[in-house]
Amino acid sequence: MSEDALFPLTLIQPDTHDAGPRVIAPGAVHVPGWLSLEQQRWIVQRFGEWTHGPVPLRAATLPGGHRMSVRTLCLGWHWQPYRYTREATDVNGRPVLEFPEWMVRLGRKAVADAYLPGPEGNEALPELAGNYTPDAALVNFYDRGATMGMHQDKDERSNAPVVSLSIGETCLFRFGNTQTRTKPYTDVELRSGDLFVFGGASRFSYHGIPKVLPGTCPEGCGLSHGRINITMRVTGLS
Ligand code: MD3
Ligand code: FE
Repeated sequence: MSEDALFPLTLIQPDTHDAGPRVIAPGAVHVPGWLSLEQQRWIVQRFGEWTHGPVPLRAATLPGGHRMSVRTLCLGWHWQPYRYTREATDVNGRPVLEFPEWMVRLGRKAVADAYLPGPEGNEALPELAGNYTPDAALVNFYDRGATMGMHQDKDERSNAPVVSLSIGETCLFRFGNTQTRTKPYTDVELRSGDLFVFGGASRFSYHGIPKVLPGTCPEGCGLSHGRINITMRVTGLS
């Protein structure tokens, strides 16, 4: 049966969040609903623990003096604009929390689940999955009104994929190109539990979060409001 017959007049669209992995661009794979609600709640509990320090959640100040609206905490390596350090020298000088072993395993599973089905454009990537060893995570918290401007992640000395997990309110994620921070780009809704992996030709693409949709936390995700995004990275540092 054709799509048209199933979705007459396109008044009813198939919800892309009900399907499996979706390749947005070569190396960029969106896996809706990857984390169960139980896993989401468990991660939110860990998040609560991480906020107790030694380094608090903080809004980073960019070199021009602009303070980000997103607040961030780090695991493994501390990120500050625009480098990684072992101590939070731009916050309170304390050492960063260690990168948890469970997150290495989760990152490996994420890369495998996104790439191993072999979606087009990912032919060279499957051998990555088993060896993927992230050593830094940025944990972003989007409170009411927080956004993230279009940027590239290029402080890492590695082209290994970035693994992104979303929990809490739905956001609009803007995935751009590697050349400019402007069009062309693709807008994708990221919901609680979604996985996104950015590797290969997409690793150095511009991207941002133009908005978070208030009041969209699903029941049982562990958050009453706001959005958590975890991005795992391989820094290539020692
Ligand atoms: C594409 N975080 O922490 S996750 C970031 O939702 C960041 O908090 C956003 O951008 C957030 O740097 C977006 C999606 C994402 C993360 C890293 C990428 C997309 C990426 C790295 C390369 C290409
Ligand atoms: Fe980023």
